[in-house]
Amino acid sequence: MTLRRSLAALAVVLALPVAAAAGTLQVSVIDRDGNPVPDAVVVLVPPAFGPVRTPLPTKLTITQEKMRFIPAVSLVGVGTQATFVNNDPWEHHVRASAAGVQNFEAASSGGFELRLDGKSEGKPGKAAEARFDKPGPVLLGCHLHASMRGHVYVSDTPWAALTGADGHAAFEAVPEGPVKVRVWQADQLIDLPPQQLVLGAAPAKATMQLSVVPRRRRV
Ligand SMILES: [Cu+2]
Repeated sequence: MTLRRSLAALAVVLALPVAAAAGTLQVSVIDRDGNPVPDAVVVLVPPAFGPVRTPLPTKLTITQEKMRFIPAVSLVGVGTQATFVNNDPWEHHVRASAAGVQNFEAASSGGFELRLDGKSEGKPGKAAEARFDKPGPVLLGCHLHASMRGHVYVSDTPWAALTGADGHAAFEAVPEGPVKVRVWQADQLIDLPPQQLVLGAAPAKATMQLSVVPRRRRV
């Protein structure tokens, strides 16, 4: 290819319409004291986004290890098939119910219970399957160990992300236009009002502040 032809090709690329351009949105979640909040779910509610984003996972493994659910918080799509694996040498009686005041009524209808015998030495942990069919946050607990707590957030939109240790969740290729940002966090029992933004092609940032300080996770 000659230089002239290369330049011509480049010019064509640069002349592509920018109407389809999409921006990056970084959402920071902070607590009442201004500290970053990990494991918060940020959901974008766009008026008419197509399912252009990579879908959320629909397979999930949650292990019970040293009296904890690992991972403590998961973000998955509706219909997720989950495998619970007990790696502790003692029994766990896992229960799942819709979490939060909003879903209080649904709690009686949804949810499940799983008995998982303790793991025998030298053998794989006992496993049981469950499905997450209803959108919304699900609380995991154990009938035998009151300190065990975990959450699965079942999202009906792929426009959802978990915040990392820095409290940030990033979205790529968000279509331009108005968008509502919602946040869910296990200890935020009162729904925060969504934040309304209008996105352009330029990268955008938003901060959502909880009205609580989430309790620290046991390490
Ligand atoms: Cu247990």
